[in-house]
Amino acid sequence: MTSSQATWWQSAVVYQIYPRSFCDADGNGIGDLPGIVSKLDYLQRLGVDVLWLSPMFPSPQDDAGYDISDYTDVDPVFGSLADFDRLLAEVHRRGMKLVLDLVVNHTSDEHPWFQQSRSSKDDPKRDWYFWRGPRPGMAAGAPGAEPTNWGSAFSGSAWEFDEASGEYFLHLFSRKQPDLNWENPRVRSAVYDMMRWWLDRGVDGFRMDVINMISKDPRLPDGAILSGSYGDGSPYYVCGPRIHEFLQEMYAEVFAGRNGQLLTVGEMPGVTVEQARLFTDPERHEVDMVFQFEHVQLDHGVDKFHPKAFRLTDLKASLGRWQAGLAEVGWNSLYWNNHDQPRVVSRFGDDSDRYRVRSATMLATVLHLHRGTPYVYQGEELGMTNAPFASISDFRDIESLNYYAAAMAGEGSGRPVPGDPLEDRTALPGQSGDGGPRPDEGEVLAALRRTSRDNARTPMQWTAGPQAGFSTAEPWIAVNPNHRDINAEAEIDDPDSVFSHYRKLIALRHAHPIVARGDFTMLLPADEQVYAFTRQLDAEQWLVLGNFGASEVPVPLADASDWAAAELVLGNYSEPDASGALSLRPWECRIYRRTVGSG
Ligand code: TEU
Repeated sequence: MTSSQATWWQSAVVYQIYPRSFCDADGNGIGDLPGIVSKLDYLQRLGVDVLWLSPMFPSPQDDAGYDISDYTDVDPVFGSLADFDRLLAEVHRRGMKLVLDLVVNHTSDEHPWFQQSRSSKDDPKRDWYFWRGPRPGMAAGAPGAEPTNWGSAFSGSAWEFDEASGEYFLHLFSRKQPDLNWENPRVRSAVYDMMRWWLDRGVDGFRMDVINMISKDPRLPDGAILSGSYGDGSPYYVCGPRIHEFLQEMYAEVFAGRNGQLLTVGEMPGVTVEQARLFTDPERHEVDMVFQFEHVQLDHGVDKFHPKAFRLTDLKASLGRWQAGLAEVGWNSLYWNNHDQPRVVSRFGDDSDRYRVRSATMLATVLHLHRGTPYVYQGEELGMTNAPFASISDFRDIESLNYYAAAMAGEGSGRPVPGDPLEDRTALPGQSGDGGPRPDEGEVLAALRRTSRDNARTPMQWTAGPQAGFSTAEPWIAVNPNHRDINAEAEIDDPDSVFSHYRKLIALRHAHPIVARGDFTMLLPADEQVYAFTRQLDAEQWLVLGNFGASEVPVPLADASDWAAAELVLGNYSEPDASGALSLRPWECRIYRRTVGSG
């Protein structure tokens, strides 16, 4: 996109709220909408422009609200539609926007659409979901008779047998999340109706859950078996044959001709840069930006529960390629964290007392100075860390609980997230189905502690007091004991806190067009410790540096001495560097500015 086509979200920062874990106003241990209203001043002070709410719709909560049983209401556990309207009005009154989570690859199995669909083979809604008979020549319900060999994201087969009709339905995620059949135009128009209903109510857009999985090859062929007993169906449902057509139709039906500043972001596991360019090319009218997964899978081994060492050079190569790929056409979203990812300071930084603040602020600086729209996940702005889960009873997430059960039974985890490097798959600890070593509970728990989605879902740490000020009751998942040191109350007035640093980064984006729109050039691609890049807009040039380590390190740039004399825009050490040379102290970041001859 050229600078003349700049749109409002290029200089915006989005803040993700996970309602269950944000703030509990009614004292039942679960966060709610009135709780969010009570914290809007805090968010305004941080300076974010847009709030994205994870699902707050009626749901059996099998996958924490990503299994929706009614698209046009609020789950009583979070409040009411009246509470929602008040939240929206209060958000707008503060000059912010509110974006909802659109989960339409699947519904809950308790949604009336599915209840009707499963009621009989002749029901008019039967074809709203993917129903198939058993594998030819096999008895329905017999082991291995599933229509295809696909595994589900949450362990086990992607097919659930329905005794009553003798057929199976497809669920890429939990068995309580049947996949909608987007081939059926009635399904599509029901979804567009619902989206218009929320926009008419005043919401400012949608984050679209696994939206690149809505178009499936209707033949649903078996996938290659790369490990364990399940095939990889992703070639047949990731960016499937009609995905661009569906998104263009959605745009035309829902967004075209609406006044106002709306935001659409598609969550797209397994999306490539080339595809992302098509999805986000403004001329094509699909979505404004996508969440890609490459950089959050670099430390995955054969799957997310079998980690491998993180290499800074891999991160630079990946993010650098995305920056280059969407430089002329399209737009990036930028994120380290969301409700599915472990906490970034524990993952790519150092969450020890000594370096937590430094590394969290360095990571924030590097991310926010890339070209794209940054997303902050609740608590990230405080430098919240992973949680000290001790036993399986401390976990709540279906993915973690199912993985634990499968691993302890000696089975694999089912379908890994598209993009995970399955080819590397060798013998896995915790997978003894083929007579290998017995699963070791300690190892399985260690993997969960490192990667579980629950790390992101512990309650927001507001104060050092009981339940971190999140609730007056015992929360649905335990608060992190480190809330005594890490909490909003302690950080908001501390100029050196992680919170204050995020505030400065957000203000920087609002004040300087170069942050949103400047060209990006990656430097030092082979350096394993220094992250370095420049941004340039007309004659203005910025240098961004981050030290991904606890040792002091020189920055080996040819024009280092020139930069060392340039204006320091922002850093994370208050004491100036006396050396005069361009070197970085432990986990230090710096942003420099200079003027260069343009043209
Ligand atoms: O996630 C999509 C996805 O493929 C992964 O991020 C996955 O859920 C998981 O983290 C694999 O390790 C979206 C939502 O963000 C997630 O919370 C939902 O569980 C999922 O879709 C199903 O709706």
